[in-house]
Amino acid sequence: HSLTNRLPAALDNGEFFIEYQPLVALGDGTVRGAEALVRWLHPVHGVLGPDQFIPLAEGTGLIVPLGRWVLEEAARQARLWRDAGTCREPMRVNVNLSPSQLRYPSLVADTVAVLEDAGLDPSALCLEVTENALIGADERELRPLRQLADMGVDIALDDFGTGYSNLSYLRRLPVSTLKLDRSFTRGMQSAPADPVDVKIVEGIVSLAHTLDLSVTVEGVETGIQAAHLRMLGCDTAQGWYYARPGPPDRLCALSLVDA
Ligand code: G
Ligand code: G
Ligand code: MN
Ligand code: NA
Repeated sequence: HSLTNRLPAALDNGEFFIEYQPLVALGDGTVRGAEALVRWLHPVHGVLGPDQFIPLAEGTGLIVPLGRWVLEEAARQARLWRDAGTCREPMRVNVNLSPSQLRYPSLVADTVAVLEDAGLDPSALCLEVTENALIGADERELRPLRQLADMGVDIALDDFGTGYSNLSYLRRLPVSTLKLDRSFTRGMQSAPADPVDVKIVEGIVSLAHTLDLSVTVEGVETGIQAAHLRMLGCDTAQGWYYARPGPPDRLCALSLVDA
């Protein structure tokens, strides 16, 4: 695959860049942070999304240096936002971790080093791990995540609800946030809301709060949807209704408006 072959040079040449999508507190509408979403400005094909190259990077192991670059860059950006007073504290940056990164022996040490270099508190970082990456993980495999969680890094379960998991496993995971997959919130885009979707979200929120987990909803595209989700007790939202992923300076403009 020609894209695969070009990945290492692309990393060396600085062809990757990050867009940030704000995370908004449903309670008061303030920006609380942003998710870092990597893109590749390919010299021939133009901007490529992560779905087009993350699986290739995962397959070749390049995901480890690429993922570390994303983490470094996002941490540096979070420090700039903090210094500029961009968001109300506590402000966070969310970074996606792929399964190979989870298994990489120096994940904890690398993450600690990145946070120290950026002068960032661990609580300013949220690592997103997909439900499918954790299904079946035993205690030994979970240890690095648990160490990071114990240091104060927030761990979020991404695409929650799309894996075939036993819900009782939630109690064993070192996670503090559930990111509810957007398939559950699609039925609330317009009024009246889909009553089954409402019941499902209600149930998940109740379970999450019982376990002291915070709930973030993805794919919020309309104000009606945001209102439903706020009423259902969801804590944080992300989606086109608030903002599409964009350059880091856009986040500053957004949070100045809402403050
Ligand atoms: O907005 P978007 O098309 O960028 O995101 C598509 C998918 O790519 C999402 O599921 C997201 O989790 C994943 N993704 C985005 N950035 C990264 C990254 O830096 N690392 C990994 N592993 N996945 C990412
Ligand atoms: O990590 P994750 O799969 O959650 O990444 C978020 C993905 O969802 C990205 O591809 C992002 O561009 C996309 N996205 C973000 N907000 C919305 C939205 O409101 N609607 C839809 N359809 N997609 C969204
Ligand atoms: Mn994500
Ligand atoms: Na997701």
